Amino acid sequence: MSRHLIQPHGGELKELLAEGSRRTDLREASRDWPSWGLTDRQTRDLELLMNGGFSPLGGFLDQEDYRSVVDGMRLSDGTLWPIPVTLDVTRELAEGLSGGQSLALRDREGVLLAVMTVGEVWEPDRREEAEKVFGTTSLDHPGVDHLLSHTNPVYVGGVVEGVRPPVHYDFKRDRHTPRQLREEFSRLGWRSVVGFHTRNPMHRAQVELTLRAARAAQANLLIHPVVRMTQSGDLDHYTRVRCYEAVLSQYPQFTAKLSLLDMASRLAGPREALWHAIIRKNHGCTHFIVGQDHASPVVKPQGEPFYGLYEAQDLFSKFEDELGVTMLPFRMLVYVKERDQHLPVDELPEGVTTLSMSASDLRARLDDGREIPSWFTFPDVVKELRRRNPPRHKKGFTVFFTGLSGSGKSTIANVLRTKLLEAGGRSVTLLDGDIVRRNLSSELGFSREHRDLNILRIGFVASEITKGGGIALCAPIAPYAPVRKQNRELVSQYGGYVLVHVSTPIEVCESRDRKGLYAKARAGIIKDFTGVSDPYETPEDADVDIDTSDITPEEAAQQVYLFLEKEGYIGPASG
Ligand code: PPS
Repeated sequence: MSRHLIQPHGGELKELLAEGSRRTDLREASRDWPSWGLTDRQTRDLELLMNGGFSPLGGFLDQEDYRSVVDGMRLSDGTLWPIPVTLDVTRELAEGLSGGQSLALRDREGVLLAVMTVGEVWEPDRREEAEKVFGTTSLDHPGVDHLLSHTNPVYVGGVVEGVRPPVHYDFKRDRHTPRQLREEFSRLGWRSVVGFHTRNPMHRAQVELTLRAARAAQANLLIHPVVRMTQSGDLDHYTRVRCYEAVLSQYPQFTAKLSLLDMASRLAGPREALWHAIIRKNHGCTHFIVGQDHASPVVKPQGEPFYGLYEAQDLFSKFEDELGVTMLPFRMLVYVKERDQHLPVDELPEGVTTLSMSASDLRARLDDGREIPSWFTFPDVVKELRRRNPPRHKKGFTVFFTGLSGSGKSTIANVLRTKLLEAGGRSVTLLDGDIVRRNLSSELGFSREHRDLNILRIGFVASEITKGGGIALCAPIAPYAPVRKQNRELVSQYGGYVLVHVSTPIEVCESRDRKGLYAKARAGIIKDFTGVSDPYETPEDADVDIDTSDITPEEAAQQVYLFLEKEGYIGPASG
């Protein structure tokens, strides 16, 4: 069932893919077995189990191995293994499972990827797991948040037989199994290979760091970035991979290779660093670069870091011999102007001028289209980053008006629409309350549930327009704060989001009463009318506040236009 491949520096590779005829038998038989639809994370884990990236594991951990890994970073036979690789399922499925039974593991489309022979089924103490593996139970840690808030309550352990590896359609040229990489290294005559793990784009500092590491070890370099399942907020992997491909030409010929690692990071800091090294060893690496803060989550502003800067290096050095992978520890690199070179902070000559650029500084420069200096990164990387993150005046955005009926939302939105069309360059879509209720939400009424659904639909459409580089102007009442916030978060992933509170007081709205609705609401003919018999939650996060009692629609629209200009969303007339 499993095939082994001994390499001078790779260790034994345990692949779990069944032989051809066995795979056909398993497919047939699985029709009568219980099935589990794998989550994204489980699919990533399963792929590495099947292709040997997780050697020596033969399946998802059983209870004894799990306990031993959580408590002491070892499998029950003593092998070093720092991170629990477990299959979490619902109680509903678990109730029907017993030892020795076969469980079909399927992808989202129901395709059979593997079969597990169920060993044990148990409910773990996930808080204890978080405390021991991550060193914290704080939900601000994305790995802990996943474990405590998004993991099913029951674990199933058991050996796995692979039937079909998950298929990847993106960047096929840069994807390799551990076996393929080992064979490639043998073919190229690469006896020593330094593995470099990253989840960020590579700039000059990272290229210099990897070059230094490879030279120090007199070895070749495997750039082995993790794709897809990283921390939310990280740059999407499509852009990153194009950036990696762009920096490859910076390395001496025939000494560096790029390969993508589709693994589900836990961001468990020091423990994760050991895990990374084991996985890289399985992929044929002899050395591994451990930087500062290795595999740690990005901390929220004002938040405390979860791990010490060099904690991963300290832990690694304790296990280096046992791991059989040589650590190449690195301090942060900064640019030294006089030398036109990046140097580690602990090797700086006296009195030199150093330059560095933070992630937020880089983002700000991309947002307003300012120059990104060549000491920081390479022109081809800048080109990719700009394609992904054009300056704000070329990006899509949403203006979300909220306010009472008759406050003037639609009128201002209409005037603004005309101005933006006159300025040109982007499509403008008006999602007025009435238009939406006619075209998107015709079946909805005015209960809180229906209003929230209506606003979420508007938010979804606005986010798609924003993603496509257009402008969405939304003008519903949107009386409830939580769903307005949800929309802000959704749209902000793709472009600008501006909340305009049209705060015209109810007396003024009522005195206008163009549609005669207030009169009907007061008479009890219309029920649940916002401001009269239904609540309106005043926004505390409005970017612009406009009371239309004493200003014209043109003046109101100009106020919003000027705000958009100040924020960089309106470009110069010259284009
Ligand atoms: S919401 O709360 O955001 O989903 O409302 P919205 O989609 O903007 O719809 C508001 C328009 O519907 C008319 N209308 C009512 N409004 C509030 N409460 C009740 N019960 C109600 N019944 C009908 C009203 O004309 C609103 O339009 P505008 O343009 O705001 O005056």
